[in-house]
Amino acid sequence: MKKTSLTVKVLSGLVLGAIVGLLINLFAPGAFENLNTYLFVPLGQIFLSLIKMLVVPLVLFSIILGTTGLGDPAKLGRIGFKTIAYFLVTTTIAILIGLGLAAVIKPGLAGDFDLENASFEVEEAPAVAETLLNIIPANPLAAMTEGNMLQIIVFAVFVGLALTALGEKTRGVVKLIEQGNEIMMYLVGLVMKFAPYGTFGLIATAVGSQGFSAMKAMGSYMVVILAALLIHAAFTYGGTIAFLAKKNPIWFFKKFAPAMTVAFSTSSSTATLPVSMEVAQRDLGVPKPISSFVQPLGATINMDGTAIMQGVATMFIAQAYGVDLTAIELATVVLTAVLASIGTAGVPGVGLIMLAMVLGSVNLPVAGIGLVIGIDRLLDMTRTAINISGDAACAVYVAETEGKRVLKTEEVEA
Ligand code: DAS
Repeated sequence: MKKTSLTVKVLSGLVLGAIVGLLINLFAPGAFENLNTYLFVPLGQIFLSLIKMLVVPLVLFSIILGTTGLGDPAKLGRIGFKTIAYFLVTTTIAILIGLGLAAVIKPGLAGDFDLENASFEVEEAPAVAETLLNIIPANPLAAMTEGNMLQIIVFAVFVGLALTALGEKTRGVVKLIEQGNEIMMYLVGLVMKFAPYGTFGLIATAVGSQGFSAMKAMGSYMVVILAALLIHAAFTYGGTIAFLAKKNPIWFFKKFAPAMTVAFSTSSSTATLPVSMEVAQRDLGVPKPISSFVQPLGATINMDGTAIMQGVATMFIAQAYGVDLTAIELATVVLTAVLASIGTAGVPGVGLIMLAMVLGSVNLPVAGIGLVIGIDRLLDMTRTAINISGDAACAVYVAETEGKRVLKTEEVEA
């Protein structure tokens, strides 16, 4: 019997979860509570924990191998520069698309919003400068236990550079790490067999508990965000694949779909990393050293989907409160959102914490987030899928412009 592809299986879990969640919540809200507590949430949490379990060891091993695989530090520097430059440019484009679309469609004027009762507790948003300062892990083990992705990445790059410099003396350690990486990638495949059930549970909970009410009230806001995400994916990532990587964009999105569905279901770029890296290496032909370097970094500092939400939400809240942002204030929003996306890891809901920072930078009431929080859980799913697509598009672009030389290194090693 023909093997059903992972995409079809995960998508089926996703669609089924949405239908079941909505229908049960609509016609039997009481039953929904029980089913949610004893079935949907456990299924989703098991899946989420299983893939999160793999993230730290996989990122550690793969970045160490990625760094050694790139060979000389000059190549690492060139790839690092290309990657970070791509991230900054695409995130800037993303927020400009969000701001532009919201300025034209004016979702904040679409309805009378209850401003009096709007409220939002500002959580401790990490200051960008502080985050950038402490990316050097004073205690690498603590970085791993806390899942501090930027610190893990920096530590792994240092270890990779040391292994490259020590050459034959530490060949055994490289072999051990290669085997560790193989184990983690095997476990990714194993965990993904549970994906259809996990995505079913995650979506049934998310869509069921939100229901139609949030979608109706926030219709115009939601439509503007979804339109901006689609425009960004089609033009920025489609353009990257077509003109920078000289490949077919349809091929890219089709091959990367399984990772996008996991990102959509989990709303976490970091948790999706094991899948997005496996798909990029196996189906998009990105050499392991490049995938292992670009994607973990991107899952942490590159969030174009989130930047789009921030652009639209900022305009929406300004419009709802009757505030006209000046050009300088809009430029401040762009800069703050780009910097803020560097400062926080890819976990569910982080976009709202960063939004508080962006609103604060132009003195907009942070309470305005209370207007958009209702629909945010669902929008988080869509923007996380875009976030990781940007990382993969960057990996394909870097691979195509460096790939030949990187592949040579691997051939030499083989
Ligand atoms: N959920 C975040 C991520 O994992 C994005 C966000 O919160 O905006 O990328």
